[in-house]
Amino acid sequence: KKMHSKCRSETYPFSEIKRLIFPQNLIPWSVQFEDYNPPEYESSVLLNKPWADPPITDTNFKPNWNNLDDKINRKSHLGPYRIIEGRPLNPVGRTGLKGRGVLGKWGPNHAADPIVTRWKLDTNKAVLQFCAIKRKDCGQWALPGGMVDPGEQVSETLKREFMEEALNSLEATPDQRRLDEQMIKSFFSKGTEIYKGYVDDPRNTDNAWMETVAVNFHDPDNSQVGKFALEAGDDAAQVQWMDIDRNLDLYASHSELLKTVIERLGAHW
Ligand code: RP5
Ligand code: MG
Ligand code: MG
Repeated sequence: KKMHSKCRSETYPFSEIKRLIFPQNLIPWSVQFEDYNPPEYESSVLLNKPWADPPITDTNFKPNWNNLDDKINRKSHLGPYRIIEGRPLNPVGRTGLKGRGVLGKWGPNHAADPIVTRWKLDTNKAVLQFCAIKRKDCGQWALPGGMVDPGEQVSETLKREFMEEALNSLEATPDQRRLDEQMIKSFFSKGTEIYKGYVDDPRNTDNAWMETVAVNFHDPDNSQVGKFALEAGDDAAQVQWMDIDRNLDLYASHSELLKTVIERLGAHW
């Protein structure tokens, strides 16, 4: 199943930890796998980080699983997940690694992905382009998405991450920032939700996983975002308008998300 392959690749990101490798028919928890005993990993980066949960063994940590827990959304888009031995269980299945790896939250880690598109001009095929960023962490091209902050509306995350990663708003002058904010506020007011759910992210584990809400914002005539200068910032090393086609190899589930947009807008693939 394509849905669950990047989170089973052998070496866990930013580490030398090896996942347990097993045949894909054993992914679902409902399938018996008697000797399943994968390694456990928790990155030391997470220790004492304000944005991260405490270790699961911390006696003061009493998360309200499957609920809005104070300002942290611990609900999954897939419905209720199970808690086994005090830990949330990946709703899609086994990943060959216990613990939460490098993910801040146990259970679902909520992100948002803006899919900003425009038509390519100098061609007679209906070629769609999307705003792509090159991730600093792994060097892969991706959507300019990011984590939903505690208490933040997803609609805000979409704008904030786009501004940070594709317009470098964190380093813009106050005047530039105001202009960008105005333009983004109006452009991002009409979007189409493309996907809401689990992401096949290489950071996923048996007890922590990424979920996203992906929304398409399309500039049909290059009059809005399509004509603005892009500038990479924050988690992004580079940014560009990238032609979309079926051979794109993007981070996590991002190619599949683009496929949905292509079909919706009737673009060449
Ligand atoms: C992916 O990780 C999501 O689809 C989103 O693009 C991204 C969020 O994580 P960071 O960019 O904050 O690392 O699974
Ligand atoms: Mg970001
Ligand atoms: Mg990001």
